[in-house]
Amino acid sequence: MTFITKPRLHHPTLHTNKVGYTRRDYEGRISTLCAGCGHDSISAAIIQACWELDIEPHRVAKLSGIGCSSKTPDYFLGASHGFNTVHGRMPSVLTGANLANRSLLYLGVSGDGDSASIGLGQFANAMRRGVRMAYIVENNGVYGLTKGQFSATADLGSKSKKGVVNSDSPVDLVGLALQLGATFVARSFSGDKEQLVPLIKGAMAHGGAAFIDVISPCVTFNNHSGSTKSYDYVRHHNEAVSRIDFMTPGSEVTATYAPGEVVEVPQHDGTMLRLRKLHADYDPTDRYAAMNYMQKHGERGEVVTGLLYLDSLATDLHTSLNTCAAPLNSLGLAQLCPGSSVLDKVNAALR
Ligand SMILES: Cc1ncc(C[n+]2csc(CCOP(=O)(O)OP(=O)(O)O)c2C)c(N)n1
Ligand code: SF4
Ligand SMILES: [Mg+2]
Repeated sequence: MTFITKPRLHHPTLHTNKVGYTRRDYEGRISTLCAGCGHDSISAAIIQACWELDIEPHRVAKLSGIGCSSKTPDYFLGASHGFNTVHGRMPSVLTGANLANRSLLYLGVSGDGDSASIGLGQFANAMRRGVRMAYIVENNGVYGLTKGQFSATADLGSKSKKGVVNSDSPVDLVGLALQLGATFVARSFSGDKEQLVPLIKGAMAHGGAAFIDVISPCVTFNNHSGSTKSYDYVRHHNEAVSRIDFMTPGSEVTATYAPGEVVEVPQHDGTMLRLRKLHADYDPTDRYAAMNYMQKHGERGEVVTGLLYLDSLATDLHTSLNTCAAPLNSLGLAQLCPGSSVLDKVNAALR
């Protein structure tokens, strides 16, 4: 059996959000992942974030590659558009869908094998082009689906379940995203829903390429001592630089903070990210300082989490290509096909 359908019945008094949906309306099929897999917690965080954002499920397109992580879109947003692509190819399929229909919100779900091994080139090009999407990598340091081989994000010197020592240097997707020009870069932990949910909300509301690396332990193949992607390791080495609250226009501010403790960063769509600084010297608006900080702290074995970098004036691929404002499926034949005389002119200009 590859999936289990959930019973449709639910309690009539379940709370609805502003667009009239209950949290259940954002769920998918019953997960078939191993009990305790970090990926299931990320699915729960996505469900929570989309429900709280009052997004109508049909406005979301969820795309993934291949892997346990890439199976997860089946377990959330059952009424959204979905495309389970080929291993490592989610970013290019998502780019095409986004260019054709810019009115949807794009959620790319991938694994560390999917994005840092076979799909590294695809990941890099989606980031550098500024494809508007929330790109989530469920990072467990192994190829879970194919039984636990080291992936490209496994740390040098970390051990497999059978005690084999990894002799390769890791690919740091956060470092790459920063270097390639992503305008929202975060790292989180599947075991920290309080941190993860607002990060997903911020990424979904962001106006450009938003990337979240979520350390997501594989309980079957990579949760032993000697692993740097286990629940214990991440709990002991987690260094959160900030906590964010996601605020929509008119949200009530309930907490009070000491001066200098909070930075408010408005996003292009009117939402606001309120950053509570946990490390006074960390500036999430300085890309180069963020790269430096990550490098230094990573070398000490720390897992730095939180919103690491944000460019609130982000633009996306549609802006740089100057594409038309309307989704292609809303255009008529006359606009989609301007006729042979226009084509002749284009061809003549290329001669
Ligand atoms: C082109 C291609 N090569 C290899 C595979 C075999 N394969 C399937 S999933 C996978 C790795 C998945 O690892 P990851 O993306 O980290 O996901 P996880 O299962 O750990 O969540 C591999 C190598 C494949 N399906 N297609
Ligand atoms: S093999 Fe690992 S990654 Fe895959 S479902 Fe099981 S615990 Fe999760
Ligand atoms: Mg993996």
